[in-house]
Amino acid sequence: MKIEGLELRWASLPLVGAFRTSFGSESRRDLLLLRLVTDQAEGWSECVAMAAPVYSPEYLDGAAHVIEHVLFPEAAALSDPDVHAVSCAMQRFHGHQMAKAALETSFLDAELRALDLSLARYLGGAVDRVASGVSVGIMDTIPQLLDAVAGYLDQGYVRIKLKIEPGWDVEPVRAVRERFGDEVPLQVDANTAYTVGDARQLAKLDPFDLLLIEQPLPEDDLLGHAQLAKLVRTPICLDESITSAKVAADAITLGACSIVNIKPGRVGGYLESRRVHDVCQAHGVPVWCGGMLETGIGRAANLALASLPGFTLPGDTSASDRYFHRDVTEPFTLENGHVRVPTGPGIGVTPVPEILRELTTETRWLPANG
Ligand code: NPQ
Ligand code: MG
Repeated sequence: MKIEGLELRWASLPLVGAFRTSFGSESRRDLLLLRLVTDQAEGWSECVAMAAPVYSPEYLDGAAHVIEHVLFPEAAALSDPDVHAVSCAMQRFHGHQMAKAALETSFLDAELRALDLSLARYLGGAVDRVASGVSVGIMDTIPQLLDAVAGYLDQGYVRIKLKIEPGWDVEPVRAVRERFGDEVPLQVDANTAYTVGDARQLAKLDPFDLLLIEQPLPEDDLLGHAQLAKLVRTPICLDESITSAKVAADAITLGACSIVNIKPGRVGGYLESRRVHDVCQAHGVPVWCGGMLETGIGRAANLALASLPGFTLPGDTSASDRYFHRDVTEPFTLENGHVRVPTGPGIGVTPVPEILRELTTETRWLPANG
């Protein structure tokens, strides 16, 4: 495969409603899309970093910078830039998992399109649709939250995840259980907002029979999660902490989690995501696919990953209309609580040209021999 160049494209999409988490409230999704042009096929990907480094150390313009000046030049200089060679070549640079994931995925998509092979089949996907949950933001009032949850249950989502923070934890969970019953699969996500000292407060969630508590403590605190796991009955699931298959293995061995959320952007791509899945599966640890408010480009690839056999819990692989009035691809829809895994070559989708043109705020072409 001969690389001609890489197009970076910035865009911005309004969210259907503000999405509040313990780290802040977002009303837009700023995007960085990649289009790799080769002599055989084009490869599309989406960088999941946010505009500002409030959730992870990475941010969109920083990711674009390291792709333009460090990662892409390294990849483009390879004599045979297949996706594994690109992935290996990027390893000598520290960090920047979201930028690496975006670049690697553009190569993976181009290569698989050239091979006429879908990402799901390439990764080892076992199903043609995946059960989908929905992530529900922190609200101003309990009635507002109950209205939102009622709407999502009506649409058919098979699992509800409530964002929590100190001051918004036991009451919203109790209210949702009282209104919708004990049968609704329910879990919570704290996005690192607690400390081990909050163990007694978090143990108050135990009676509500939650599937899991996601990332209660800071990302670097594996030991704290292991201690917390002994003080609460609800299973601990890690998100932000799991930055590689190696960390996943450590976290499991340490007893820091019994469930893992896999986000390709956080671990450096789909190849490493599969390794995280494999490590967890070997330990009998269930995994599920997280979400970063991706457009159809990132969502398509996540659905392929979520079709692997170790993904035994519903993911944050919601339909396009959970976040966007209009997606950049044909929208993904919810059918009986499931979203279809794309079957076309590569990630299986491309942006709708007119929509993309309308939303784009800036593009930059990086020639391979630049
Ligand atoms: C999580 N996602 O599991 C994240 C975090 C998150 C679906 O809950 C803009 C862009 C806003 C990315 C808010 C879900 C975001 C974002 C939250 C990611 O922790
Ligand atoms: Mg999370």
